[in-house]
Amino acid sequence: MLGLVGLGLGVTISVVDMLNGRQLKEERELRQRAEQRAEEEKRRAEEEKRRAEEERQRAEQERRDHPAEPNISANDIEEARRDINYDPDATNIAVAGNVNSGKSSLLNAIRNLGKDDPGWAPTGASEVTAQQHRYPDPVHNCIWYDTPGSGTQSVTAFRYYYSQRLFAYDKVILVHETTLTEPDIRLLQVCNHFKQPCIVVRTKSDMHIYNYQKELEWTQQEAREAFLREVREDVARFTAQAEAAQASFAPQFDDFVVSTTGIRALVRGRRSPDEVDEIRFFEALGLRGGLEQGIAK
Ligand SMILES: Nc1nc2c(ncn2[C@@H]2O[C@H](COP(=O)(O)OP(=O)(O)O)[C@@H](O)[C@H]2O)c(=O)[nH]1
Ligand SMILES: [Mg+2]
Repeated sequence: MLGLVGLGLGVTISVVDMLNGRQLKEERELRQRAEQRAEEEKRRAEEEKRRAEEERQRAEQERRDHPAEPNISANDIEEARRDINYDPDATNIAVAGNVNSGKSSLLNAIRNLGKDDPGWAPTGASEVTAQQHRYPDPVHNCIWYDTPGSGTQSVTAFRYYYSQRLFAYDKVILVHETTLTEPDIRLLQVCNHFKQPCIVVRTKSDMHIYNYQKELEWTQQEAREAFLREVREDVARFTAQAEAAQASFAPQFDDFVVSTTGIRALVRGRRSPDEVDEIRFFEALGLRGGLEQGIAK
């Protein structure tokens, strides 16, 4: 009897233990689930915070790039013009674009200067313009300002526009070599925003045509046609993309295709087989003196 009681007690104890054990397990599971939920909640909150911060930065960037009210005063322009030694009797043109795109070479060609001539703008990979250089061009009644490449600076196009004080110039030319890069596009947008005339020029056409000729074993004519077709397609694609993205700025620009050989020939009164858009480029810049001189013969 005692044994049975004992057994009964033992069973009772072990049932209680079992119930307690189950309860403990359930409690543990509940706790774990609660911890997991808290962990997830924390992760979600952090993710939300990160996203909000990204959005804030993006909005700030947007505001900087496209300010509602451009705060460039007449005084800013006057001061900047004094600093750059702006010539009111000439056309003052800033030359922007990535390093190595051919800015300095273009200025030498337009001014018909050789390496040993005074005023020659240093060119080549090691010749990175760290500061602005001013090159008077009496033949075309222009002052050229070779600027450090926008692509090398870790600044937004808007800051670049401000830091280079592009608003001080009569015109900006944007030099590029292949398809427009992100900094190029941003600069175009900023110029457009400030209604600053910006002329886009694609240099080194002779080199690209020559490369096509060599690589694909084409004639000069075939290579030239293929290159020009690709350039036109590139501009059309770029415009279509901007329109599809409903960008506030649908770029309307001519991408003048030139080479230094084409330009040099023109300013020397000759026509080059490399010539593409050099004459139209000169017209867009208003370089009539040089143009008349160039195409007269
Ligand atoms: N074939 C060819 N080479 C060019 C032309 N323009 C520039 N280059 C070369 O491209 C390199 C970079 O040119 P540079 O004027 O120094 O570029 P920048 O950094 O924009 O001033 C140099 O080696 C130039 O000789 C061009 O129209 N045709
Ligand atoms: Mg240069």
